Amino acid sequence: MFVDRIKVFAQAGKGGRGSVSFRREKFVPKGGPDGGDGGRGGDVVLRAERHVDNLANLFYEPIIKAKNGTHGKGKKMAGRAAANKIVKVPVGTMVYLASGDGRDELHGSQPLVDLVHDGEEFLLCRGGAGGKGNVHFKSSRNRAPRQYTDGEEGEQGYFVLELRTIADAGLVGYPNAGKSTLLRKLSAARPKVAAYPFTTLHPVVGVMELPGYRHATIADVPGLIEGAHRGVGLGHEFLRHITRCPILIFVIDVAGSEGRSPVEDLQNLRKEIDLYDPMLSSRPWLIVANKMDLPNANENLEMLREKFSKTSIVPISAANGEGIDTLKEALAERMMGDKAVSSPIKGGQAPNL
Ligand SMILES: Nc1nc2c(ncn2[C@@H]2O[C@H](COP(=O)(O)OP(=O)(O)OP(=O)(O)O)[C@@H](O)[C@H]2O)c(=O)[nH]1
Ligand SMILES: [Mg+2]
Repeated sequence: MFVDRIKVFAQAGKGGRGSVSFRREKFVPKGGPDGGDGGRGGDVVLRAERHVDNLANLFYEPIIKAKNGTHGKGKKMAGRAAANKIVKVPVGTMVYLASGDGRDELHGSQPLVDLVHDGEEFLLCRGGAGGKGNVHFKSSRNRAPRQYTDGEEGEQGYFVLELRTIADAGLVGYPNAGKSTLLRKLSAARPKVAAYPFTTLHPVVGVMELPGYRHATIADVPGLIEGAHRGVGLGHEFLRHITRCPILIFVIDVAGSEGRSPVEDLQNLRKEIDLYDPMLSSRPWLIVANKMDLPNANENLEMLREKFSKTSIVPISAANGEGIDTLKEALAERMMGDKAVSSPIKGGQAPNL
């Protein structure tokens, strides 16, 4: 199962209560107070990990609780602090504050945090401090205090966690255009390929080797069709997975093998990403004219070149490997100079609900 958005309830541990206790020793008839402090409650901490690829673990555990600290004891013994509850999330997870009711509403559009690095941690809910034992309440006028304080409550709240895949380039195209076939050719990733639309249902990231021992990551996402912004097909919500890709690769079935016009396909795709987020349509992009091995491809390629004369077009056949090296070179060139390949674009916007 692939989960890329989920609402959770998180609660840090409560601090332990302070203790009320008096020293008891032989020959010391009235030992003073010796009640120790309570231990701290555990924090709830999110940690981004490279090996986690989605939020499915939270689907099974949408209520995250850290343990409470234990109470203080006599002989000035402090209670034990509870261990922090560490929740592993994928790199690229954004966290928003949410409302407590049944609706999936967010409070404010700014994320609390955007976990973009492997190993990055975020303190989601702080554990409560332990209470004070009676040893702290001793004074010249009160030598046998019975006061103590309770441990503090841990922080708690509702949050929405949302994954935005981080990759250097994203593949955009109609279903069956050959995006997954292309990713398999470019990388060792093995997304499913099939002759029916919407084979790919969730993003898959592959690592591509570029000339000069460099690496770049490419995200394959589900197919996009006209009307996606109205919910047609799989809708366009999954487009958030390409919002952080600095380069967008539009994969077109240039042979028009399903009876559509490649030029119209491209126009529709451009329109749909613009409707999703105008920031996406101003992103650097290039066109991959796929299925060059099929009839009509050459003719259509010329039409595409005429219509989109300012954009670079790389003709390929993902099926037989033709043009793949040229495409790699074109990508390497675009990623050159930008030293931090794989450096994510931070997306600060609220998700489209
Ligand atoms: N002839 C030919 N067929 C291709 C080529 N590339 C992909 N195909 C075929 O097109 C069909 C769809 O390929 P996929 O890679 O699954 O397409 P996709 O874009 O990932 O599709 P979705 O995941 O449904 O969005 C498969 O039957 C592929 O074998 C190509 O270059 N030439
Ligand atoms: Mg696919």
